[in-house]
Amino acid sequence: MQTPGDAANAPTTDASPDDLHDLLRWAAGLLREAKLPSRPIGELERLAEQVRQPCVVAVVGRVKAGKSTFVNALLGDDLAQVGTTETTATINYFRYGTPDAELPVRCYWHSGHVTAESRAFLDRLQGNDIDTLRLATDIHHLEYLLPNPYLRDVTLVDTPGLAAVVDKHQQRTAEFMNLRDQLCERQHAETQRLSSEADAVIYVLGSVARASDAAFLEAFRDLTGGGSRAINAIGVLARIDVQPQILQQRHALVDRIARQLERELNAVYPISAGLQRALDTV
Ligand SMILES: Nc1nc2c(ncn2[C@@H]2O[C@H](COP(=O)(O)OP(=O)(O)O)[C@@H](O)[C@H]2O)c(=O)[nH]1
Ligand SMILES: [Mg+2]
Repeated sequence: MQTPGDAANAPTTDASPDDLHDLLRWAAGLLREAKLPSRPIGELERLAEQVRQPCVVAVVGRVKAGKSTFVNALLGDDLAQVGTTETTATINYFRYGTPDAELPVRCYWHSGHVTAESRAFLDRLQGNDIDTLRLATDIHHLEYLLPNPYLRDVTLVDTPGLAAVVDKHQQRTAEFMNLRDQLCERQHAETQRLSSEADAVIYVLGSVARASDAAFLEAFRDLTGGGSRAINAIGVLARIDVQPQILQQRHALVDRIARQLERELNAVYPISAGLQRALDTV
């Protein structure tokens, strides 16, 4: 039997992810030979497979914070629907792969079915009426396959946002309000699950400069359910171009937020995804 002291077989400490895969499988093999209980062996084998998968990075923040624009800027493409209301936005996964030309989107339904869908299907999710809401309520998440090299290592998840704002100016039926509440609850739960289970989380912080520090911190903790940890989370102060004052003071602003959230966020960066997309298209 090999032992960790066996120089020829000992894994080196500067292991790359692939080496880590081999190391974990090697350790599982040792445990199997030693006839140890199968549960930890299975766990090591599961971890070995996981290190070869792309990291899942969830983009989280309030409605209209600028998440989808940020995801589009990262991908250099306008795939994530921008400016959606909280009732029609879906959870979108962007994974590496080759999309089907006619049916580029995979829809994962709450029923457990998976279907291939067209762009026209996405248009049906743009309304703010009961039919759109019914459709959105049945969807667990959508998946886009893209041949973007960035996605080889990272799967991006765009989430709808957690603030449930009732549009008081519109007359809504009881069915509409019930469906809306159901959808908001589900999306809230799923976003909090993603925030805690994703490999890394990007918190998009919008319009924080106008809020008082206390109100901002309270909103952040409400958003994250207190689950953010600096080990795998960064903050992004988005839409800094919207107000000249914010643009000017962006460095002081992100420094202040980073100090206030030093246990929750590894770092905070000022960005303007809107400007980036505009530059990309000129
Ligand atoms: N000026 C400006 N507008 C932005 C920027 N990012 C997003 N927006 C706008 O803010 C609104 C909400 O953006 P969206 O990405 O849909 O927010 P989400 O709800 O968090 O996904 C849209 O009208 C965007 O065009 C930015 O960097 N600059
Ligand atoms: Mg969005």
